[in-house]
Amino acid sequence: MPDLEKKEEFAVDILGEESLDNIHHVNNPVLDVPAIEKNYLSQVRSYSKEGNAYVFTDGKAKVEVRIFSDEIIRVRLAPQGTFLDDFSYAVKTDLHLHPTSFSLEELEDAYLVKTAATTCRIQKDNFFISFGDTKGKTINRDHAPMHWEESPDFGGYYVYCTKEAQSDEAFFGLGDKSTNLNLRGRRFSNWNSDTYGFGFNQDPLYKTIPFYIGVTDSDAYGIFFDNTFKTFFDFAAEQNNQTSFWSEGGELQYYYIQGPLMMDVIKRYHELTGTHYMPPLWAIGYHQCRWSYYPEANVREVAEQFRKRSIPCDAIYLDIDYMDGYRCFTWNKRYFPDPKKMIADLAADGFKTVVMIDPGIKVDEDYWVFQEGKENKYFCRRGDDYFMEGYVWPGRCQFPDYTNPKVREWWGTLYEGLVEDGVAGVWNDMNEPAVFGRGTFPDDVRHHFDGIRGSHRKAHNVYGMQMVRSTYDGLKKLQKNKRPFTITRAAYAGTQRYSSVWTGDNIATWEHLRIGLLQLQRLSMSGLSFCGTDIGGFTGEPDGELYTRWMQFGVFSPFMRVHSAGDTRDREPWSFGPEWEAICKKFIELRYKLLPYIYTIFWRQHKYREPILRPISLLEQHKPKNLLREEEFGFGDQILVSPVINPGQTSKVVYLPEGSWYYYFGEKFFEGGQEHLIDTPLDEMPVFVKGGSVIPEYPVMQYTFEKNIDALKLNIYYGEGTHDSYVYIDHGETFAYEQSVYNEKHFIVECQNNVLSVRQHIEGLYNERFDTYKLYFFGLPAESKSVHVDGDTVAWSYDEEGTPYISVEKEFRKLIID
Ligand code: MIG
Repeated sequence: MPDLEKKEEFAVDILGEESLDNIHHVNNPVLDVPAIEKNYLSQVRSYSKEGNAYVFTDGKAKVEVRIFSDEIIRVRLAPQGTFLDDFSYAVKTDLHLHPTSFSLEELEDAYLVKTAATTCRIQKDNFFISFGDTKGKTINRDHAPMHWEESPDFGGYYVYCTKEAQSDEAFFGLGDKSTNLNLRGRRFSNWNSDTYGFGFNQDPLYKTIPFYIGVTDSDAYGIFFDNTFKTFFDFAAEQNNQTSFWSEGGELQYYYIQGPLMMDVIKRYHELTGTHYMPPLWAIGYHQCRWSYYPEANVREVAEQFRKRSIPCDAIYLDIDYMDGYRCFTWNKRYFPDPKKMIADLAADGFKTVVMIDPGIKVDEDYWVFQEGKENKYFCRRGDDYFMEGYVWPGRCQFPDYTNPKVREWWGTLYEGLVEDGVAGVWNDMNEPAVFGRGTFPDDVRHHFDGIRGSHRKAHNVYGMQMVRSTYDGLKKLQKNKRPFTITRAAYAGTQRYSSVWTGDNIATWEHLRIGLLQLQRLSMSGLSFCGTDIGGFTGEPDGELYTRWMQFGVFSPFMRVHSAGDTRDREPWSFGPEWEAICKKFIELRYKLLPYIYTIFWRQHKYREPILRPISLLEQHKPKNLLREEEFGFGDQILVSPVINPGQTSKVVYLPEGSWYYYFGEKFFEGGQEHLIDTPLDEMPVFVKGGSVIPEYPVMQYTFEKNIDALKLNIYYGEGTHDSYVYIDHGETFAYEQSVYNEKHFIVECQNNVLSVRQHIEGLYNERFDTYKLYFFGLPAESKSVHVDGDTVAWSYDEEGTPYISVEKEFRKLIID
């Protein structure tokens, strides 16, 4: 093994000493081990072209190489020559992908399928498949031909793919795994699981996102293994030079996604699986949750305290106890005698009400939901046709088969009463699905699977996704085209089209704050940008410091919600005493100031497929050291954050990417491309704004749309060079943005020799209520400079604190300060 030393160094860097165990494994190429049960493709015997695909054969076996776009190629294996139905819950049904051109070239030893950007090589004598660019560089190649094994459990196949892992290669993605960002040296499985109080490295968790990104020699590519069965991934763990993925059923079917940037790969993964719709503005405010707030007086009291203490809050959650005996779509009338009135009163005070709905339906002949489900045979059945029963909160339950489109339609209509009561959002829990005692459904449960029937082994990982999909579709109809707000615990790839997610039942420890920091970055890289943790930790007791530091991280979490288990002490922002309350208030207020910036990042995510959280590896993948950084992340394009995740920490080393950076809580300025030691007093945290940025800011409000804004504040930061910033605004509620009813401002800031110019382009049909901008400048000796806007000279104004700003008409095209 020639470069063992290099591998060791690399592995120790990333994984610590224990990784050496893995490296000293004998490097046995799979092929040297006699294949007892496994069947391997062995050589290409013929090929044919079928539309946008080529089919290569080896005896009965067929391999389809389908070109989706210049950068996306899908490979499928049919061991007996019959491909399974081409159906996916993950991939959008309205794909608009096509390659600019493609061709097949036959060489003596291989076939080359070429697009304008990607070359896929199929080696004739061993069926190895590799991918690379058009200049002959190979980026990803098989270590063994695709292989399969007759399933010991059923008539299908276990399917395997083994690729080479380069010695410098790092791996990212896979959704909510509670481990380091770089997945190298680890093995994972995907089987959605209710994992209360999960630990670092515990696997599997609640979600299945079989998509990863490899980065080698600063080139990134992605693999999306679209298989809903229990899947497995090994990232150079058993063999330091191999990466494998396999499944206990279904088809070996994966998409290869070309980079070269991680950002490109993620955007293209979104092209396949979609993005999150624009959430309603209130959904990105601060949310207060608890298991559970009840009775009504308690809910009202919490809401009142927020307003009394002037701590902004947009939503309050009702966990399972609002229901009558945990029957979904009912109210416990003893605790909530008049829910409609309560919700209306809360709404008048600026609070939206979000309620929980679980999949388990109580077996109760007098309960309409059970009756309807039973009559129509909407509940899941076992192999012998008996209904699948299990115990959850309501006691004995049956479970809708959300993989049946009729059931989804029906389930969507069940929200009618809650919507009429004024409920604004829905929280879907326990949808892994979770069953007390036995964990989940038995394997023999049958599912409709949109007509491609199958057992629970096939449907398990999409069950939660299909539940929240039906919730989303139902709400969208019932709420008269308002943008729904949904949140789900279980998910499969593509769930971002229907819902936000949270990371489930974490623990109130500093370690879990760190795990959450890793999980949210990873979810964001894996297509699920609208994600959050239970701030403060679900189970266990945080002290004021942990709670407050977590709240600070929460400001920069796409979804910001405090939640806690029923057996814990109070968890409201004031529960830890006045000092902590003051800091929490300051940071929740910061969230509200940044709302127009955050809303814009959501827009960029929706429209341009940019992930919301961006680990340093994604921002600067060409620097090998950056592939190991995990604490700093980009929050959108212009803000960089490094949350404090240790108790008693008074300073921390923060890496700032290339460029110039302004510390958010003071006047300090830092050069990027290097590390800095940053003070971390309790009421501040390392937050930096990139030089050249335009950051929109709202005044602090107690909830979204509390006040009209008469002038939009824009903070402009001097930074050498040319920089793009965007500000997105709409009315925050309906899908009118799909008809261009929005306002997207593009600012181009150019700075040179202390001269700053700002140009603006505006797109869209929405006209905001305000007429002017208030422009504040950072990093420029402002007052000594003269200002010209579209040819006119403009004077400086001063706000109440005496801070200088410039007031300009919002339609301005060009502004120069020299
Ligand atoms: O068996 O509804 O993750 O957020 O508070 C526990 C009660 C069920 C688990 C969720 C948690 C929620 C809790 N639920």
